[in-house]
Amino acid sequence: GKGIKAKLAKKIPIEREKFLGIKCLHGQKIIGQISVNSVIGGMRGLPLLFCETSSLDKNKGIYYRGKLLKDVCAKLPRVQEGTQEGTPEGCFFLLTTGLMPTKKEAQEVTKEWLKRGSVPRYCLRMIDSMDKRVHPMAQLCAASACLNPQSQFVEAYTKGARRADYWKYAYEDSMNLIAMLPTVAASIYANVFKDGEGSREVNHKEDWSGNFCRMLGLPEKDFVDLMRLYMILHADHESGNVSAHACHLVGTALSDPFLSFSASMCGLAGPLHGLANQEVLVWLTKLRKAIGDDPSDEELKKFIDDTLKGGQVIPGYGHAVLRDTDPRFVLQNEFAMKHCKDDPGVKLVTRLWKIIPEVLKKLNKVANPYPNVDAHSGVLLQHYCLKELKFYTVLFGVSRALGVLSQLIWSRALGAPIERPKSFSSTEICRFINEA
Ligand code: NMX
Ligand code: MLT
Repeated sequence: GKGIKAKLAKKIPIEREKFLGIKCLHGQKIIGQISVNSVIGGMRGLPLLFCETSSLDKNKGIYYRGKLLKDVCAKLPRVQEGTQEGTPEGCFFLLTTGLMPTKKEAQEVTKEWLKRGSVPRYCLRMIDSMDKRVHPMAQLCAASACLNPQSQFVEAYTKGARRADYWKYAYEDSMNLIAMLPTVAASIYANVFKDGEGSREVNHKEDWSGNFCRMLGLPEKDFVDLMRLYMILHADHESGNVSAHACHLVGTALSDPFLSFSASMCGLAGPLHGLANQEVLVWLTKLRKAIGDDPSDEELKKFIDDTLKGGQVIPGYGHAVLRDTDPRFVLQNEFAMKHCKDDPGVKLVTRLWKIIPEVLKKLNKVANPYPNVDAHSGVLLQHYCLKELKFYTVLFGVSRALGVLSQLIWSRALGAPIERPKSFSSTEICRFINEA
């Protein structure tokens, strides 16, 4: 609400000045080189994108607004009585404004989201009418896109709003969309897994995560704390990952935030990206079925080898940028050690953390043999009885909204132009090399 918007209104003119200064003084400076490998290899390593909200160090992991994720988790204000974790609301305040919120400021975001959280009936009806075979992620993409008639950005653009004001409408849409996501996601869950049974009532005494967990039928205190942590950890990972980049790319065409977020979720739904958290559980379930809950190291290594021989990747391991264990994995493991260290799934994931990297290193091609965020989340969700694997990436998506929409607000604030890189055919690349 007023808190974030007022802070942005103050900060944006200053950042615009800075941006213009960089453009005028340094716009022509060269900060990287492009190899043919980069062009044909997914642009890996190219310093190409702009991101205000977060920055990734290949060894230390993600920084939100210059703060290591572990410190963000430690410092975000604990808002509800008796909670051990900060809130995603506070995290959104940090990502958008760059400031660590006070307890009151984090509470204000909760209030604002509670006010904005009611989902239009037509959208809920659309979810209810979906065939259960439609994957929950596809339902999330559809639900987000279908909210586009709510867009204040579209309305303002149509009426000829000034470009300098675009961010205000992107902000309003983003706040409304985030506020609605727990109800949207819980309705998808109820539709696919519970024959439509489940509450859609927002309770004004609970925060965003509390409402979400209650709507999922899992109101236990520790699970709500896990959800708060989960929503903070998965929120942002720079702007080059598939979901953030998709949101940004579509947003630069001035498609509204509902459509941009829908595109983002289409990307998150892929097995090499967010769907990996579902894949990990599928893989672990097969493993436990094949060799039991307490296999020997040798049995585990053989199972890993067989997966690789079958031409599959080990889900939850590896990363395009990280070169060490993902701190988001470590933070989840710390939560697990505190709350459920004897859970067989948790024990297995903790053991595999030592074994899988050794096997992957031997392949001599995996750039990062260590676990990423997705290697851990599933067993924690299982522990608290959220058993439906197909829903896991939706949780990632609800969290990712915080990051990609913060980025979207800043893209509009700084006037990011339409993205449109040049492409080359193989013939053109060969011609270029021959002429060079
Ligand atoms: N298991 C087996 N092989 C792997 C793995 C893995 N976990 N990770 C990378 N490789 C292979 C990769 O397939 C490639 O093989 P080839 O040359 O035969 O095509 C080779 O190692 C080099 O790839 P990298 O440069 O290490 O990885 P890249 O940057 O291309 O891709 C991932 C990064 C994350 C897509 C990749 O590590 C992967 O597929 N991991 C498993 C899926 C996963 O956990 N994704 C989630 C990422 C986090 N998220 O939520 O988005
Ligand atoms: C993410 O959180 O988006 C993943 O770790 C993938 C990435 O950063 O490339």
